[in-house]
Amino acid sequence: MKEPDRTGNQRKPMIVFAGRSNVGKSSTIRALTGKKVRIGKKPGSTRWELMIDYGPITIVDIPGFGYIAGQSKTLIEETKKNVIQKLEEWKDDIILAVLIIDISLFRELYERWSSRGEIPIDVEFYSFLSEISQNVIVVANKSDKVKKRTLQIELDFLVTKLKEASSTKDPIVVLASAKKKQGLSYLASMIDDLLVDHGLDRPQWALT
Ligand SMILES: Nc1nc2c(ncn2[C@@H]2O[C@H](COP(=O)(O)OP(=O)(O)OP(=O)(O)O)[C@@H](O)[C@H]2O)c(=O)[nH]1
Ligand SMILES: [Mg+2]
Repeated sequence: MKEPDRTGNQRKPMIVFAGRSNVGKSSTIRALTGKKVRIGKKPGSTRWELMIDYGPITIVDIPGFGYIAGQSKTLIEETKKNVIQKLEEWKDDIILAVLIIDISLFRELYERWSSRGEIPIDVEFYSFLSEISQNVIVVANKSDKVKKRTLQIELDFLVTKLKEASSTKDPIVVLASAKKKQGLSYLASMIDDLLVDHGLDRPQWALT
């Protein structure tokens, strides 16, 4: 049993949704839960973490990190630091970390960062999440923006790079489009299996 929090409530296990700005974290949560979480065309729509009480679990929508239009470098760094600090604080309650990646941009960003000698932020975050959480699922979102014939190549590229980043476990990657509501029932069923393994009930997902 978990320690009660300051209000005396037992804390529910958390599922956190993390990822760069604008990749579709809030859209995925909205599609799964039907909750009207804020989504936006511009990066930086989610400014603070949002806790959603959802049956047996708490779902956490986390602000995106990385480039945010109109924000200073200092503020962008602050947001990233803040996200990392919060995730470390919640570590013991996190049952699953869902890392959302924009599959239509991943390779381009990966190559740009690598050519500068930097670790691509998606990959850096995958390693970090793998350290703080036993379970990590990567959602390759915005698959509707990738041409059908190149989708497998992009997906293989992502899996290879994730494997290099954290070689202890094979990465679990779900191809999805939050916009078209594709791939999300598979994500929901993986979450259900995990919850059942932990002796928890299945939540009622909003998917039809
Ligand atoms: N084409 C396409 N667009 C998507 C998809 N998922 C989300 N979007 C769009 O991407 C934009 C950002 O979506 P959000 O859900 O707000 O993204 P977020 O990751 O929560 O962004 P921040 O809170 O700013 O970090 C919105 O315009 C969405 O409609 C998808 O699967 N395909
Ligand atoms: Mg958001």
